[in-house]
Amino acid sequence: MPIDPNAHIEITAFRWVPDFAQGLVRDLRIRWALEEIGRPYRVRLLEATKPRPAEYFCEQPWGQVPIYKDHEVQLFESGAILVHLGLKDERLLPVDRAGQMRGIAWLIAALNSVEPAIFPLLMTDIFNRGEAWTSEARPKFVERLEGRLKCLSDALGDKEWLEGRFTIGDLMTVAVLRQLRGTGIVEKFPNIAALIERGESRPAFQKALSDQLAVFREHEPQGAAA
Ligand SMILES: N[C@@H](CCC(=O)N[C@@H](CS)C(=O)NCC(=O)O)C(=O)O
Repeated sequence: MPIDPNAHIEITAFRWVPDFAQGLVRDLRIRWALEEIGRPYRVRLLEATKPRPAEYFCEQPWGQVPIYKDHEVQLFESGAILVHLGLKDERLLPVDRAGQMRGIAWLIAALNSVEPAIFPLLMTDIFNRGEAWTSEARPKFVERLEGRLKCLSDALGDKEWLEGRFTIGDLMTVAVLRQLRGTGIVEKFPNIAALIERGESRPAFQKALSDQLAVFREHEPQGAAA
C-alpha cells in the first residue's frame, strides 16, 4: 500500500529510464505525497524512450509524466497535483489560509526560483556532457545556483521545515534539490543538506522511492545494466 490496481486515483509514470534519472522522475513527487496521506493509487506506465501515444497529449500537453486523475480532477504538472492533494489533507498543508498559502508559496519557489537554476547544470553534466562550451559555462551556472541556495539556506535557518512543519513546500523543495545529487553543491549548505536528508528519511519518501525503482528493475531492458 498504497499501490492498488483497483484504486480510483491514477498516476502516470515511466516503465524504465536510464540510471541518471532513476529516483528523480517526477511521478516520485506524487507517489511521496500519496504515501504521506495513505491514499491508494494505481500506476499507468508509459515508455520513456518512445514517442508518447498521440492521445496522451490531451492529458499532458508536452507528453510528460506525471498526470493524475481521481473522481474529482484530471491534472498535469506535479506542482498542481501536490496543491490539489495538499488542499485535501492537513498532513500536507495547514488548513488556515495563511499557512496554506505559505506552503504553496514554497512549492512555487521550488519550481520557479530554485529549479530553473538547476536546469543548466543538468545540461552541462548530463545532456550535453563533454561538449566544448560546458567547461566555460559551468562555473557561471554554479555561481548563480549557489546564490539561490544561499538565500534558501538563510530563509530556512535552523528550522526543521521551511514553515516549521512539513508541507508540500518542503516536499517539492527536497524533490527539486535531489537533482543535484553527486554534484557536491548542496553539501556547501549544511542546513539544506540536512533538510534533504530529513525529507528522504521519511517513511513515505522511502516507500515512494522503492516503488518507483521497483518498476525500473522489473522493466530493465536487456543490456541496459552496466
Ligand atoms: N513541469 C512538469 C515537468 C514534467 C517532466 O519534466 N516530466 C519528465 C520526467 S521527470 C518527462 O516526462 N520527460 C520526458 C519528456 O519531456 O518527453 C511537472 O512538474 O509535472
